[in-house]
Amino acid sequence: MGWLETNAKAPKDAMEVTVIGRMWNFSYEYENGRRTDTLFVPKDQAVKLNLKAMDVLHSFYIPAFRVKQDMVPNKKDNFMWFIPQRVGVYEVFCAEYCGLQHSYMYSSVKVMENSDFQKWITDTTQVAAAANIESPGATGKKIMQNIGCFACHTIDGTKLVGPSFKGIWEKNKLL
Ligand SMILES: [Cu+2]
Repeated sequence: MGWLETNAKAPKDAMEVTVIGRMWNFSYEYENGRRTDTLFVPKDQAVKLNLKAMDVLHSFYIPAFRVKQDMVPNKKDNFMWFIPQRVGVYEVFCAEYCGLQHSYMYSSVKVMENSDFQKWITDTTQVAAAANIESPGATGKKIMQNIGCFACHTIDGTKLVGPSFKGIWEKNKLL
């Protein structure tokens, strides 16, 4: 059969990663529960990305790999797959206009040698070390980004759907 037939099924030995798209960022969850903002994959290994849109329509696009797939809220079997063949870092974009900060919705995919990837995915000490060096402010910002707060709130005083978080520390009321 043609290209569509083969592309519609991922190889059985594919490594699965869940991609979560929301206004306005991508995050990645691996089979062992690890979560990242950058997609890490091993070279020469089929990778199946299970695409989950948490709010509106997004589109997962890796220009260097020539792959793009719409991320449709509540769609079952919303996936794409590929076999990365060169070590390196490649850009990821949202290719579907999804609101005010759509153009900031980018990420990257890091292709690693398989042995490096295995070390990385099983290394829990690095996670702890990364968490420790970050300031509470940076950690808080990352959490808010990951759970989607910035779809309605800003930290620079600009009003979106909801009030800005700017200057609310130790205040009792918003606005
Ligand atoms: Cu988007």
